[in-house]
Amino acid sequence: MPLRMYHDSNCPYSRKVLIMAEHHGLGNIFEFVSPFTPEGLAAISQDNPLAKMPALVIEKGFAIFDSRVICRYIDSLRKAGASLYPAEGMAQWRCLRYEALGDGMLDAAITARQELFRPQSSKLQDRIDKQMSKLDAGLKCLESEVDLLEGELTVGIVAVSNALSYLDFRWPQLPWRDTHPRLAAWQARIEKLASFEAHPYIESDLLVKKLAAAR
Ligand SMILES: N[C@@H](CCC(=O)N[C@@H](CS)C(=O)NCC(=O)O)C(=O)O
Repeated sequence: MPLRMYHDSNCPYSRKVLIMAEHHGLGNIFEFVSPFTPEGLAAISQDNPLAKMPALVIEKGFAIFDSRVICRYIDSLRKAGASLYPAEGMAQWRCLRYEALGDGMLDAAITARQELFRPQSSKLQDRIDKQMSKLDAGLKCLESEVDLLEGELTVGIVAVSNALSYLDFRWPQLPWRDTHPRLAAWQARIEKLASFEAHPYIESDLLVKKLAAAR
């Protein structure tokens, strides 16, 4: 029986989950429901009090949410292959640190973009600048630590690469590759892995329709 996952193709946190599932050969366990339709929104609000995607219904009437929790769950379902969570030592803390950094960069990129699209009268340039400086600092940190990203695939690496791909999707005007060449070379290798390529960012038709109707 497929597991219901609230998801749409533009959601970066959902993409993290899908890459992990694909990596573990579990890409076909989901039935997707988009929260960008009225029915989808009503359903996700029942299953996740925060009404955020991704959320995954793992038992009748019981959903787990937040990509970090769902990624852990998916990792626990794997039938073969190594866990993407190193069990001990610095490898464990590096993995979790990079997951937090990748996700945090997504938070900043999303917040800044939402602010950017506000009407001119209520747009807060300070808020955009603050989020962009977090992104900048995150990129700088990754550029200087790129050697630590080498080695076995972990959820931290999924999160970092996913955040960089999100910048290409939603912030194409940001020339981060020019200023972070080692990170760019690393990303060029990671984003070619089959599990990453299987889940490209795609604009959500349902979101576009929803936004057009709200105008
Ligand atoms: N920390 C959460 C973030 C989830 C999140 O913010 N999802 C966005 C879509 S990409 C959402 O559902 N936003 C709707 C809302 O905030 O009401 C995670 O990692 O899953």
